[in-house]
Amino acid sequence: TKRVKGKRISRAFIIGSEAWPLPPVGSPQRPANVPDDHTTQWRVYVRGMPGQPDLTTWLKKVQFKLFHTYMNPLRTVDNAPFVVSETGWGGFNVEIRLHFNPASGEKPQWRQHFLQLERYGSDEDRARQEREGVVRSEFVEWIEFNEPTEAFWDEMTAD
Ligand code: SLL
Repeated sequence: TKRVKGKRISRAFIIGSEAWPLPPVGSPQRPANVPDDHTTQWRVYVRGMPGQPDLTTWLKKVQFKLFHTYMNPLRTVDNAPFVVSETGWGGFNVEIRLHFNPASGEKPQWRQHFLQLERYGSDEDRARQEREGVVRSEFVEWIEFNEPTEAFWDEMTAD
């Protein structure tokens, strides 16, 4: 596969998580089959930046490796939205494996995201998290495709 010399494609994207309280044990609002020691609902996700081209042009699959005590800790998401929703009681590092468009010729890459369940940051941040009822932790990540294949370059520059 022919590569485009001297060219590089960079894309920003977001890795994040959101956490919010579970209704207490015994509450009719509490989802079924949640262990009694779980306090929090959460989701972890990979998504595009607002106003940027669709990330599914380059990102085809995401694997999220959860804490080992979860059932099927390796969660594979084959289509957008790339998100895993779960419940728990504690934060941990989620290992995130990004699988690219095969035309890119790139191997998968790992990222890590700490699943933040507790309120954090400045007093102002914590007050907002309490008001909104959600703890959100998001980071902008970058990916670089160096000397992309011609086929991939064409796909990425089509829009
Ligand atoms: C650690 N922070 O890294 C700790 C552990 C694990 C949290 C956090 C429930 C898991 C399940 C859950 O929230 N675990 O139900 O399997 O050592």
